[in-house]
Order: sequence, then C-alpha cells, then structure tokens
Amino acid sequence: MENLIAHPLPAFFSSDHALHAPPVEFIHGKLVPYHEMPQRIENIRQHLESTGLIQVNQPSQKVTEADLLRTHDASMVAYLQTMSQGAAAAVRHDYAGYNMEAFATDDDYFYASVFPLASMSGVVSQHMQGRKYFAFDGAAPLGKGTWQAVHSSASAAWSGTQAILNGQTRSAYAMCRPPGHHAGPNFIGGYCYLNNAAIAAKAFLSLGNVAIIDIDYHHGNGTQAIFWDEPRVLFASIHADPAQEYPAYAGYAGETGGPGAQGTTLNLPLPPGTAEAGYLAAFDVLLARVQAFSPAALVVSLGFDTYKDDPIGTFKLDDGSYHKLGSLISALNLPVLYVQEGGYCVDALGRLAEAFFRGVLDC
Ligand code: Q9C
Ligand code: ZN
Repeated sequence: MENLIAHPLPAFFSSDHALHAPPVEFIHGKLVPYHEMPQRIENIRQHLESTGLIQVNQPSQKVTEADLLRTHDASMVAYLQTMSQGAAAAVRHDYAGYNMEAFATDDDYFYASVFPLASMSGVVSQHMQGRKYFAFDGAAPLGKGTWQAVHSSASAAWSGTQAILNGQTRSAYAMCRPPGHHAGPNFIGGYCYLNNAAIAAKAFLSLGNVAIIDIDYHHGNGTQAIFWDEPRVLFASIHADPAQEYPAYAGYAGETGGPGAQGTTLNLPLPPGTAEAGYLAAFDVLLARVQAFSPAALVVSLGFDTYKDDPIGTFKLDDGSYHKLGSLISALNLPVLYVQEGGYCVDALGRLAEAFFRGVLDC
C-alpha cells in the first residue's frame, strides 16, 4: 500500500539526541544495556520519513531559560548544566554533594547512588553542603552531552508548540529523545530530565485550558507533580498499576489533584498484562473526561512501551491498537502536540508510530 499524503504532519527532531547515550542501567539486579537508546528515535524518524507521513524539521527555536523556568526550578536546570560540564571535565569528587557518582565504564556518566529518605533530610543537607539532590532513581545518568541533548529535546517540543500557536499547523509531532514525563519541577528519573510535554502545555495555556493525555506504559509522575495544583491543566493518564510497576509511589486512582485543582488529575491504573479491550475501555473513560474539560489544546505523551513485545512493559497492545488510539485522539478535533515518551521494542517503533499516525491522519 502506497499512500501519498497530501499534508504530512510537521515533525520536530534534533540529531543532538545522540549526544546522550548512557551505556548501562541497573534492572532486577543486573547491569543491562540502557533501554532508552539513540536508535529508538532514529528508527521512528527513518520509518516515518519513508512513508511520507511526516515532514521533519530541525527545532526552529531553542527553548529559553525563562521558558524552562516556567516548568522546572532554576536549581534543577543549573544542576543539569553543571553535571554535564562536570562529566566533561572529569572532576568526580566535586559532585558527591549532588549525590552523584561516576560509574566506571568506558563512557563516563554520573549515576545517582543514594536515595535519601524524608526522615534523613536534616543529616543529608548538612553533608551535602547545602547542595540539593535531584535524582529520584538511578535511571537518569548524566554525561557530558546530556544537557545539550535534553535542551534540544525540549526545543523540539517547544518548536512544535510554537508552530501550532503561530497557526502554521493545527498539529505537530515532537520527536523527543530523551523523554520527559518522569521529570518533575525539581526531580529527574526514569530516563527523563526535562519535561517536554509540560513545557509545551505551559505554552498552550495562552490559548485557554489544556489537557495532557499520557499513554506511556508508566505513570507520568513528573507531569502530574508539575500540574498538581494547576486547575487549568487536566492531566489524564492510563498506565500500569503503580502498586506493581514503576514508578511505584504515584499514579494511584485516588490521586485527583491538589487543593486548588481537585479533579484535574485523572489516573486510570490497569493491571499488568492488560490487552487492547481493557485498554480501550479505560481510554473511553479518559476521553469522556477530556471532552468534559473542553480544553483549547491537547498534549499527548506518546509511549509505545504498551506494545505486546516491549522488553520492559507487560501490556498487550499491537499495531491495530495504535491506529485506533490515533483515530480516537484525532476525532477530538483539537490542536494537538504529540510528544514522544517511551517505547523500547526498538525494531518495532517505526511501524508502531506509522500505525498511530495513520490513525491520526486517517490514511
Ligand atoms: N529498578 C519511560 O518510559 N525502570 N521511562 C527503572 C529500576 C525505569 C521508563 C527500573 C523505567 C523508566 C519514559
Ligand atoms: Zn514508559
């Protein structure tokens, strides 16, 4: 089947992502190759370009520090920059106060080493000489190219947002790598450093209320935290039950928003192993809530780690499921920024993205 697409979807992609390529992560007691690898987004780009479904642009604008600071604390942004510089300079001992140790591999990345408990905080801050710690897990190591890669990833989301706000397009695809939805106001983790979807949603507030649909396998704890007390942003997520899956501490159905924003967080956790029927039933609930919220714009945190062969997810979606999800979202008839999050069955990602965007574009 060879369809000519009259209006390819504008997509934003930076080759800077490849500057961030941690060698390993620690899962289930073993060091394994880092799942969030450069080939992920390269496969998606190459495959979608060959189908003609998207038109790839370099980010037209860099997101400014001022715009990053609408989403993240200044101390955290400075920390990302400092740690990348430190990795380049190879002065390890200086960074113990940030709770980061270099891991001895041929590629030098800092990995978080201790996860301080709330009850330890007095002791910790003294030993850290007033520095703050920012990593909530060991899955977001920092190397010399990390800052440039995450800044360019956020800039892809930013450029897509601006293209929509400028009226150049109604929808766009931010081909973000690294992903962002586990990064919060002042924390990193789960392969995420800057919250690309949140940065976009903040900018869309100039249009009115904004809804974020998060369909990554994992709960978007970072996005939820950023908008916890923001009544103008609905955060609606379907994900594996955090009682049994990462990130464990957030994503429960009882989390519905802060005192100033009751009912603007919707968590629909599903059991591990959920297949298409169960997923789509939850998606109906999510769509009804989005429609009731009447947003002016939509941000989709798009993960393909719900795929049946994903190496770290357990859901059982297939190509047809993604086509349906794309159609259902498109039928909302809203301006949409699609933001790439997870998905680790690397060889299938191009095909899954094709199925999803054929659903979106109805072709
Ligand atoms: N025992 C995204 O899909 N797993 N992130 C860490 C630690 C981290 C997934 C396991 C999974 C993060 C964007
Ligand atoms: Zn995920």
